[in-house]
Amino acid sequence: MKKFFVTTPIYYLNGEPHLGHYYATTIADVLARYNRKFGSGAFFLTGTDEHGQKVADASKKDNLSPQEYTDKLSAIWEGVWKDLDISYDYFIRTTNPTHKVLCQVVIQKLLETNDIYPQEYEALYCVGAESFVTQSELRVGGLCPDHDEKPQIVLEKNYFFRLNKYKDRVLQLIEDGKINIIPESRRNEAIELLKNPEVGDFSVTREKVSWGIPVPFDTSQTLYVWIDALFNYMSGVLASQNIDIKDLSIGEILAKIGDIWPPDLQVMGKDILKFHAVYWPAFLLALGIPEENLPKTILITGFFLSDGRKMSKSIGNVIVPQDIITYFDEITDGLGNDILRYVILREMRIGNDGDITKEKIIGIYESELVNKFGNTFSRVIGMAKKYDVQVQPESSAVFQDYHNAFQKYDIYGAIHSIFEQINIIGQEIESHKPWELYKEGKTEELNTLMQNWLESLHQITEIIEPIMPSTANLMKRLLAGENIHIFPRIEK
Ligand code: ME8
Repeated sequence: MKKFFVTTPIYYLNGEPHLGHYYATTIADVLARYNRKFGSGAFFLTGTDEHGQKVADASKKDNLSPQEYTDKLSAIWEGVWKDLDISYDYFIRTTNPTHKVLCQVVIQKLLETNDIYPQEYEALYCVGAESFVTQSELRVGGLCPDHDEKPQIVLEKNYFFRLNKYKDRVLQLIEDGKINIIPESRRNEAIELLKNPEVGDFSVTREKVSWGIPVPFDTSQTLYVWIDALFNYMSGVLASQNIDIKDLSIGEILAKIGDIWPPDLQVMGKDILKFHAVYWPAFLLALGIPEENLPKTILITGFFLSDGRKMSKSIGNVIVPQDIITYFDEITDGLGNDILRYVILREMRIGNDGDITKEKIIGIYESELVNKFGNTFSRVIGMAKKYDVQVQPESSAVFQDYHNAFQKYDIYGAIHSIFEQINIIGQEIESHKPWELYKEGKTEELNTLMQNWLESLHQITEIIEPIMPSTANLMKRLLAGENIHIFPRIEK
């Protein structure tokens, strides 16, 4: 049976992970965990984007060769994801030999099918975005819209990809929902891009960037970092299974990864919509990949802002997840990571930008996790002990709203459905007043109520696991009678 294949963007190695990267990676992690627990299994791919001018420039600042620099930095990134319990199945680096071979197979094939052609041209290039920009996209002062940099003027011979040949087919696939883009506003943006005559053939090789994958048929060229990067989603699967692709055709390559390919869900920020919704499917179509084997859903997140601007390594206005996690780890029994996961998933509706501060996170922790979640849990378990209610509830979780939300990749909706259940228990405790039933000796009624509430808590423990795995473990221990506190108040 095909596994649920979920990807994150592969991150540039010019810094360490910040909240923005943590966000996309956490969404992918939740979906992978959900599908392992309730679906047909998952293959979760993440990794690092190691070629191109931006990484080469960063390595110079560190006085290292690009290879030494990427070895050092990719180990840091992988280490952070491990520390943060990100359950990826494979970590792909674009300096991986399988990846290089695949990219060379791809560019060779595009040449053979006449989908690329050489051309001299002059354009503006922003190294921060690793992207060509047009005059009309620039901010005041001639700066790139997302980076505080003036684009370079590039004059070179490159190979251009015939995007124009594939735009109508990609448009049709998006309009028919065969490539699904969430949220709707981003789907509309992709449609506009595909209808825009300015979005046309584009350069897929570079002449003056030496830190890149060599183009096999033209030694003056390396691959443009974006075509290189996008194919990580295929090479990652191949490398994870140690598949040797030398001398294989694209069809033969795909046949080897049929239990994983195509990606079911690709998570990314809104800055890279064009590459994934326009270029990526067009490349795959040009390689002759059938429509049913194209990526299924693209989920586009908004940005974490800091002082009203995109939190960004290039700008330097970042918050790193570890700072917040350490703070909450000290207050709770090691639940810092879960608390941050909860807050960002519940605070940032998919697609919207959000400004997250430590104060805001503390506020949400206190009002929701301490006052509602932890409090309801402690009350029910406290009463079960005090009134000596002996129940061994079976967990027969249904929670249709929760599963419906996951089918739509709506993690916020899934969290909402869990809290509805918590609220119901809280309201029932207030209206049934179990302490009075106990005093009045109404044991049967008390037992039935306690049985229902404990069953609900068992079920919540199961369904919260993909979202807050450490919390789920603690809840299991709590339900088994251990004397521990789940979300304590912050001492002022
Ligand atoms: O673009 N808020 O890498 P990258 C939310 N290598 N998400 C953010 C964010 C923010 N402030 N900043 C970054 C690249 N992200 C390419 C991708 S994929 C084939 C190649 C997230 O390191 C967001 O998901 O600049 C963005 O798309 C991703 O980090 C990659 O950023």
